[in-house]
Amino acid sequence: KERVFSGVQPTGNLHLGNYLGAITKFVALQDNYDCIYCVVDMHAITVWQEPRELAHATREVTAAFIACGIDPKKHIVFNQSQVAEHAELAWVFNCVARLGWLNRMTQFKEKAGKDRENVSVGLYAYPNLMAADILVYRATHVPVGEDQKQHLELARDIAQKFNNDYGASIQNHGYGDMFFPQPEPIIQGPATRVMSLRDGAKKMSKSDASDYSRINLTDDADAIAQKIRKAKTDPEPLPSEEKGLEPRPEADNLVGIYAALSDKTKAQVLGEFGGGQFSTFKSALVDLAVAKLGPIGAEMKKLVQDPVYIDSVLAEGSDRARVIAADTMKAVKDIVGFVRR
Ligand code: AQP
Repeated sequence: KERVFSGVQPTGNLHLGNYLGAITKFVALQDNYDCIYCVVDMHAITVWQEPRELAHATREVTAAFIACGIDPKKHIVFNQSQVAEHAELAWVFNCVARLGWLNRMTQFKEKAGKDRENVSVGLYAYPNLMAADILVYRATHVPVGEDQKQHLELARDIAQKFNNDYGASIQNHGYGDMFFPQPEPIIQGPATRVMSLRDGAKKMSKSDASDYSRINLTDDADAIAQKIRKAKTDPEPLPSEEKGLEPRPEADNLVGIYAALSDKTKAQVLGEFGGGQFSTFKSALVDLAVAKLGPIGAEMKKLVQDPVYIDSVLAEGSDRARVIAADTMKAVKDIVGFVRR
C-alpha cells in the first residue's frame, strides 16, 4: 500500500475548515492507504504557545482525530516532537532548500506581516520541516487544504533537489535513481478552502480574533446555529446555477460547506435550494451542521477527559512512526556522508 502523511497544528480552536479541508479526507483515505496522522507541535511553536495550552491542544487534536473516525490501532497517530528524526531531516533540508524558494512562500509573508524582523526563524523555515515530516516516511500522498498547496510544491522541489544533488551517492548505496518520492497533494471537493463566516475574502482560521468567523469542532448546537444565522450574506436569493456563485463569495462559501457536509456537489445543493431565500437555506445548514458536528464535539470533550488514554495513543503511535523514520534517517546519513556507528 502507498503511504499517506498529514498533520494538524495544536494551536487551539480546531474548526470546520480543518475538518472539511483535512480531517474528513484523513478518514476517507484509511481504507486504501497506510496512513500517518501527526499532531505537529513543533510547527505550533513557530509562533508563541503557552506551554500548558500547547499540551492541552495536542491532546485535543488527537481527540478530534479519533472522534472523527481515525483508527489509531490500524493507522499511526502521534505528536511530532516524540520522533526526533523530523528535526534531524529538517536540518538536512535547511541545507538543500534555497533561500529564494522560501522567500516566495505566501503564508510566511501573511503571518510575518510588516514586523518581519521580529518573527521566529522557525516560522521562516517552517516549510522545510513540513517537507521533512512527509519525506521522513517517504509518503506519496498528502491530504491538505488549498492553503498548503505551495508548501507541498516546495516539498516536491526539495525531494527532487536532494535526489539530484546526491544522485551518485544514492546510486552507490543501492537506492537506484531516486531516494525520495515526489509527494502528491490531495486537494479535492467543494470545501478545500473554507472561508470566514464574517468575510468571504478571508480563510476560516484558528487565529481570527472573532469567534463568529469560524465554527469550532467543540461548539454546541446553540453556538453553531447562532454563528450560521449571523453569517454574512448578500440580500439576493440563492442562484440556481453554480456560475451565479462566482461574484458572491459568502454565498459560495455556505453552499460549499453544505455540499461538503452532505457529500453532494454545489450544483446539487443549488438544485435543491436555488431561487429560495437565504433564511430557508441557512436553517437547513444549521440542522446539517449540528447533526454532523454535534456528536464529534461531544466525543472530543469525552476523550480529553482521559489524558492517560490519549497519551498512550500518542506514545504507541510515536514508537511505530520512529521505526520508519529511523530507517529513512540511516539511509539519509549514508547518502549525505555522515559517519555513523
Ligand atoms: N479554512 C480552511 N479551509 C480548508 N482547509 C483548511 N485548513 C486550514 N484552514 C482551512 C487545513 O487544515 C489542515 C491543518 O491546518 P493547520 O492546523 O496545520 O494550520 P493552518 O492552515 O495554519 O490553520 P489555520 O486555521 O489557518 O491556523 P492559523 O490561524 O494559525 O493560520 C491543513 O491541511 C490546512 O490546509
